[in-house]
Amino acid sequence: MSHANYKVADLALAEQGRLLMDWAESRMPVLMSLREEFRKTRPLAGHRIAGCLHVTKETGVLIRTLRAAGAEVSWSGCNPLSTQDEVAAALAAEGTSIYAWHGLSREEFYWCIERTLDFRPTLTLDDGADLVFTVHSKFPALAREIYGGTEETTTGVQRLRAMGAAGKLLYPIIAVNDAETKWDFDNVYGTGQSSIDGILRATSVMLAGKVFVVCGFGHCGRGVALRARGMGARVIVTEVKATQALKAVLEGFEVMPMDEAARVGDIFCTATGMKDVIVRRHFESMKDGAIVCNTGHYDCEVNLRDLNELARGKRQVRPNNEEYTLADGRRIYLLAQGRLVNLAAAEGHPSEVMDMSFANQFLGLLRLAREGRSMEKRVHDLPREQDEELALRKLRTMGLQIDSLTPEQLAYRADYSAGT
Ligand code: XFA
Repeated sequence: MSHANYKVADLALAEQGRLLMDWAESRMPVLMSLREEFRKTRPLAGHRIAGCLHVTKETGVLIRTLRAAGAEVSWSGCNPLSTQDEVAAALAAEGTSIYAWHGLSREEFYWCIERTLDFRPTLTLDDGADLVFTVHSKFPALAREIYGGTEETTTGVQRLRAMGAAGKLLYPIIAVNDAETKWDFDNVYGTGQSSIDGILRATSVMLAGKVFVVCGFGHCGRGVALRARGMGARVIVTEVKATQALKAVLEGFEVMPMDEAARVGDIFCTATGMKDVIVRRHFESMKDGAIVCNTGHYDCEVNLRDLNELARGKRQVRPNNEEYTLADGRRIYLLAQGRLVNLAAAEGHPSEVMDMSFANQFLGLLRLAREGRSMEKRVHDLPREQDEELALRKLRTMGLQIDSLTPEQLAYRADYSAGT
């Protein structure tokens, strides 16, 4: 094995990073069971994996698992602000080639990606497709040795699908995001819990009895609504899509237009992916003390310009909590400056949901190592059976069993004439 190269903020943080990863391991049983299983057979032996993904304690658990399965690994972060320097230090100390530190510049970001390509990967792992794009635009010759790559995000997958359709992809890609065990669990249960967590850390309010308005009833909005209700809040949902609104009603939530919800809400959380969800006229009708935050992808859901124009003064009252005083003396509290409250004021998805996403990544890479050479150079979905297998593994780690169909039942299902 070649000697690890690295550039991290401070190697002295390694011990702290090791503690963080060890803790995450105790919450990520699926990945750990895969590690145990493939430690013996080492299906990734001989493979060099370049990864570009948030350097967090959970990613550390994935990297340790890839190495246990025989791979050599070289890593960079995919976002300048998501790197946990402790984790980067610990990974470097453990022999992973890693180039990542918190707050790196755009130039440094690409420099890091290029260093991970120095060791001529045979597999790539992306979150946002920056690594694949760098290979394609700057180092296309490297693609000859690459069996395939995985991509974690929707945005990345969309860009890669377009490339695949245009015949421009130099190696096959597996879209991890579309797995049910990733998408549903990250968005509903991950965002649901972490957003509530962020709101509580930033405010310390009691949720029970509060009128909690969730704007948007997609996967994320549904998660937030479910958890707010679980804490005893009275939850109102606002929507622009009738089918989603109907689902919210049938799940027992109140539904009304934002103009009405603005007047009665105590806490507002946007989760729409659309801009201008909360604007001037809404702020104008809010109750004194209303709390406003966003958990959608971009920070344009709450119109900050409107709020600033209305405000006669503002002050920071707690970390991630700014008080805006309007002309008539009413106060509105904006959390995390309208940025993702679950990242800014909490710690993002819990390790337990990253366990599922990263197990999907791991199995995707195993498949590419096995079959990548013969796969078409386009974007592939993960097989449905993988979702089923991972969900079953997760259940087992929770000590839960389920039923399975008898041969007679399987035959019954396959027989179209039955029941007519
Ligand atoms: C930070 C993640 C982004 C961290 C990193 C450090 C810390 C807390 C930025 C991220 C993503 Cl953009 O993680 C959290 Cl101290 N995650 C994923 C994540 N979320 N994403 C909530 O947790 C999903 C998503 C987002 C934000 C999809 C689309 C748009 C934005 C990486 C990660 N999280 C687990 C961290 N547990 C400590 O590993």
